[in-house]
Amino acid sequence: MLLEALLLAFLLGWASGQESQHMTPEEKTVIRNQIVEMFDHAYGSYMKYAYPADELMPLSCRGRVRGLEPNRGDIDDSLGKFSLTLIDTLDTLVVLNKLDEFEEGVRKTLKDVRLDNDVVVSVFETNIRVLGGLLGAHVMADMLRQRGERMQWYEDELLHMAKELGHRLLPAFNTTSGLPYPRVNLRYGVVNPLSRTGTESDTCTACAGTMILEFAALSRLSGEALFEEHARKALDVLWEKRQRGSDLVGTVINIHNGDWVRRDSGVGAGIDSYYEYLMKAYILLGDSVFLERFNIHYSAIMKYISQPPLLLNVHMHNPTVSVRTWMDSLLAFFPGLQVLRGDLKPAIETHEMLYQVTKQHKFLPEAFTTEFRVHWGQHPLRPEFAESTYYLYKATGDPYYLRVGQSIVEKLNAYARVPCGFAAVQDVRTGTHEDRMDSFFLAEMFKYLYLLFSEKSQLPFDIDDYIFTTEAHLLPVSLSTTQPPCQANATESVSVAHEEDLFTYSCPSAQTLFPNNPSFAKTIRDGYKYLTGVGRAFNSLPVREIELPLHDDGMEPVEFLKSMGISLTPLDQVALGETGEHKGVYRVKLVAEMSHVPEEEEVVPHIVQLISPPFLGRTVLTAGPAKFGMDLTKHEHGVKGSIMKASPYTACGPIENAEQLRGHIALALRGDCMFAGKARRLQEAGATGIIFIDHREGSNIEDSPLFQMVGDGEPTADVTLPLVFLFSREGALLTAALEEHHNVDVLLLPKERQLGHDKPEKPLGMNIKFRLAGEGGGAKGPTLEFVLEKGEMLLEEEEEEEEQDQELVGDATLQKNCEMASDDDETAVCDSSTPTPSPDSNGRANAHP
Ligand code: DMJ
Repeated sequence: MLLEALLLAFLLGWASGQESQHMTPEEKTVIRNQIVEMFDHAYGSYMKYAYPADELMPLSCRGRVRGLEPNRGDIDDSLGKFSLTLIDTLDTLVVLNKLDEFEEGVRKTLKDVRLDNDVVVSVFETNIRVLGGLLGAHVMADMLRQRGERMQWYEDELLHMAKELGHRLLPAFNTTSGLPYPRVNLRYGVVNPLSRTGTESDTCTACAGTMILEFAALSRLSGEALFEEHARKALDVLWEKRQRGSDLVGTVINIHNGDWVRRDSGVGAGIDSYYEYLMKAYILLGDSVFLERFNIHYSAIMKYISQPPLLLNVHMHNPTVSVRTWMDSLLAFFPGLQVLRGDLKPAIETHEMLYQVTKQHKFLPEAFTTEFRVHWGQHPLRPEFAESTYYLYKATGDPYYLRVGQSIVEKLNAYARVPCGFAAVQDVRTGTHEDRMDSFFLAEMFKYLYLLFSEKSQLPFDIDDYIFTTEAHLLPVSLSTTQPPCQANATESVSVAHEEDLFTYSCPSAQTLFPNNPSFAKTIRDGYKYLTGVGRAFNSLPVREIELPLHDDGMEPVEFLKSMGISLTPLDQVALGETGEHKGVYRVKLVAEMSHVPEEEEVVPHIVQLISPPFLGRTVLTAGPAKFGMDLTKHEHGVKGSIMKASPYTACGPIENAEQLRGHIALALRGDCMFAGKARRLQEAGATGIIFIDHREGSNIEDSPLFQMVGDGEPTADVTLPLVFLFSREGALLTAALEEHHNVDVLLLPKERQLGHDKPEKPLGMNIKFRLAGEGGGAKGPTLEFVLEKGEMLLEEEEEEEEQDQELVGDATLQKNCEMASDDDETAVCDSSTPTPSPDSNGRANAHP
């Protein structure tokens, strides 16, 4: 035992030593070449199998063309039939010194890409990926042209395309508030009756607040002021609408009246790049108003959301309350932003936490709990963790971050590489793949990885002359000295007092901050080394500080919490009004650990059983339950109803077929907005239940672990409908049944109550004995009789119950097994101890078509 422990300690020490080990230039070159080879595989596959389609489908080895593949919901809004992946990749080609390929890519773009397609696209995605891609490529083309060696034929065509696209996005800003619509039709804009958009009332904060870099660059490069003006206006509205008490913003906002639709506030999905763009707008445009706003938000984030190493969403109006016990993977960009801000300590802490999560699950799952367990296992090859790793290496020079980068490279090759490119991971727990390779994989992942392993001198230009957009497109910082075309659009300055610190007015930089202290980052990381339990027994989470409102007698909230079973220890008494400044706040240390979420929280499998003719209960689709809405386990007979598709199918906008839907169980596509929002709209429309169908093409119960749907962070007690979830293959069976039979009745209930299978069958415990009836017993001589006798294998405590069961179901089960066997095999023998098939232990069950 002792020996084993020593060996383990040695191995752990050795492994961690390896991570901080210096990396030789030769080793870096090997890894850099490996990254180039991987890029060639990914980009080459796109060009070979997919171009001019928007994206590569790496499992089918073909292009994804919108309208020709099953609709995946909101993620398809990035696809505008404009060769998305090519445009998103152009400036990566220059960074990787693939100048021939860049020149060829630009020529292809100019020849093949049209921007006037009758397609509804996401304004946010089109801005960051396509407008940003065109601008980044123009800036690179211009730089190469000016050097006089290449691109001499180039006459700003990419900039002209960018301008055309900018004009096609502008109709989205035609709202009373100035916040943009989330979608626009590239040909028909928003209000045109042919546009098929314009009914939306909400957008996400990041969607409205991530325009300024591209739009301002477009204005300054093209001389047309309009773009920068619109983007500034949208930022002004978000700033105005911040919660004045907390200085936080919500996740979703009404584009017409500016009211918050979702008030949860974090730094990940829905908000992330709004904060990023405030900081970077200051760097790119030199306008200090953006830095002032960023600093105020940043103080609020550090006060309420950051609980190092965690970043947890809070309610913007009540920010001392965390509204989630999980984090999403998009927040992995935040340590990189903290580096730009010069706030290295929390950046190192959060990054280390993220690294531990990737060690445990290979990749960052889309969402993971505060205890670092998988909450949502998908990983679409997102680049945010690589991005932060790059920034931290630049700021610290610590080779540890090269080792982190190396592990990203190795895992991509080992677990995401397929013959036709790299495939997204459908679930990090199973390692299954999805038929998608998003364009950001080429735009961002390879840029950050290649830069991480490159010396400045190895790059074809000075990378520090540029700033990365949120999609890692390159814009020159020299734009800050270019005056905006219209002077009148200066954004008003901030009049809110805020705390200042060392970095408040510092100039953002990712240059090495502590060149003389190489172990600076290590000393911070060491405290978080075994956070996820990988490599050492799991330790409890660090204690967390909260602030409680204080009544005059001081102890009231503490006593109140104690009465709820939460133990509190005063940290200090300083805040008890001694300074006057903090009066009303009592700082305490929450000793109680955060809620323990079991590793894989048990999901009770549910079913959708088709009961009307011709199905008559034989078609049973395994479904996931929801953590909110009606609890079907408490309804003995489940909920029955005939099904009807919602319109819009995603149920993210006003329900257009409420009249037909009333009294029916609605079918709604996953995606575009939260389950809870869909449920509320359909409930209001009069639906009696909802079956959500996954939008991830090909997903099915065999390959995907069942999960339960969760609410949106807001209270969901108002949702009283039963809600179940089907993966897309099972959902397709249901929609096909509806198309064929028009009237399909289903039953929603927990699987264990499946009609016709009241109880999971156990061996009947009946022995069949054969005996020859006595000779001469009949005119035809001896006959064979069989006799059923109770067997001996029953457990004592089950015996009584089982006896009753036998009386009730014994014959029927026996007969059923016989029938099943005899369908295939006329000579089959009836075996009375064969149990009827029941769900397997993990709840995955057969979808009987
Ligand atoms: C990218 O398109 C951008 O980084 C965006 O800001 C959010 N995330 C995706 C990649 O994960």
